[in-house]
Amino acid sequence: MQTLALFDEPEVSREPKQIVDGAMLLPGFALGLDRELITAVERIITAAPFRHLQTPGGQTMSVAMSNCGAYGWVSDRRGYRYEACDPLSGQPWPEMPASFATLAGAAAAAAGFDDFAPDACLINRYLPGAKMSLHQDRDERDFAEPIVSVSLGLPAVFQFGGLSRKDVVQCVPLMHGDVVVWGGAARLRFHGVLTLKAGQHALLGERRINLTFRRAR
Ligand code: MD3
Ligand code: FE
Repeated sequence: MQTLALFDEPEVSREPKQIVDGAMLLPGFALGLDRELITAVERIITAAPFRHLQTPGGQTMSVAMSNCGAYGWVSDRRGYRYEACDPLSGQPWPEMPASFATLAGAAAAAAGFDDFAPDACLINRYLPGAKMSLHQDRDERDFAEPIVSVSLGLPAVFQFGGLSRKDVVQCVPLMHGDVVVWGGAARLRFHGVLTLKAGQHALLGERRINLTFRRAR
């Protein structure tokens, strides 16, 4: 009797997968740490609550955001930038938990980026109906530094384009526990997240949380 290889594989492969040149998907890389990450996010948002930022164009973003670490990403009518203090409280952003920095460093190393030391962690909260339009991340000082993203909660469809907004986009599903490292040639590609569909996640309920680790300065 022949054994089908299919039955020996986990349901979702844990093998690192290159999405495009410079972008490595590490499926389930954060799964062992998921509860700890969620508890830490809950603590961070008691000090720096999720808020819907204004774009420079005057739109209110559907994704709610907070930050931890030495710098936090903010947007208002004056533009996009990193700030050392939360504009809501005037206080420094909550410290980045050691578990966050360790996870981000390990993921970056697994994708070939040694010594990644994030000084900013943007925390995005998606409720059903929230989306993130195509954009580039270009408010950081050094584009040679990668960005590490961690997805938690409901699955989302991530869109990945080229260096021009009009370039065709590729769609990649991002699941709870997935980590992606974006560096090199992928670092300045346009990307976005399609409108989150309703659903229930065992740990996070009707939400998706995304952590993006950055070297801002
Ligand atoms: C590719 N966040 O916060 S994470 C963002 O799921 C952002 O909340 C999305 O885009 C989210 O800026 C996507 C994946 C991601 C993050 C940063 C990137 C992909 C990236 C920077 C450069 C290229
Ligand atoms: Fe982005």
